[in-house]
Amino acid sequence: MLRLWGRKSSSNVQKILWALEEVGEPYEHEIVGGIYGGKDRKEYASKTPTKLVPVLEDGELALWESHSILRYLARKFPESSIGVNNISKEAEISCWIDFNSSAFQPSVIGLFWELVRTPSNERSKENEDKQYKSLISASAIVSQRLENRDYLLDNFTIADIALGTLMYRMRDVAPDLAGTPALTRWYEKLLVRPGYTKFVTTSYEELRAKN
Ligand SMILES: N[C@@H](CCC(=O)N[C@@H](CS)C(=O)NCC(=O)O)C(=O)O
Repeated sequence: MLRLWGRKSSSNVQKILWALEEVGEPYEHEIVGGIYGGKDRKEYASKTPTKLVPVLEDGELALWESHSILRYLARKFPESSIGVNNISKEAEISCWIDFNSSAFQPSVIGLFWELVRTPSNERSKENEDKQYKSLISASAIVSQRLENRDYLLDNFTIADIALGTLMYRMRDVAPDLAGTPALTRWYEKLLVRPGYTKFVTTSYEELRAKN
């Protein structure tokens, strides 16, 4: 049976919870990371060199890095709503997922860390402006892509999961950038998917800095 490790409040874990909901296979879920601890336990540390969450185990296989796990699930369950078994389509999906790793996610999470996770007396306006500026260009690329289409590719794929997971928090930390007609339409499409509302559009209050 598949076994997912990671706290539900992590956006990288949420990507996998959403993907597993799309796949519809049974799985076990072990909560580790953040306020729940457990990442340094030998049992966990042996599964991932980074000691971060998520990890997905499938029998003897222990996978880490959320995007690699998404690719694995899409390949492993070709008949599911996220399934792919076509090399060209996989490559196109990878373009968006790699763009997420290098540009979109770092700017959303950078702003989220500054505005939500950093105590108010440690915040830096300079860093906030820097993250916001990066997000202007990264989000414009996503928004333009979605101007004439429902999803990043021709149909719903793991690329929508990778980038779409970040939209929920982006709407709070950069509502003006997240509020373009194209991004709003895409967000509304994602809200129709049960895995998105069950695991992604959920409270992140446990992450908020205490002052
Ligand atoms: N590139 C990695 C990043 C993993 C990562 O940064 N995970 C964070 C949570 S989003 C983490 O483990 N933080 C420490 C913790 O939760 O204790 C991935 O996509 O899986």
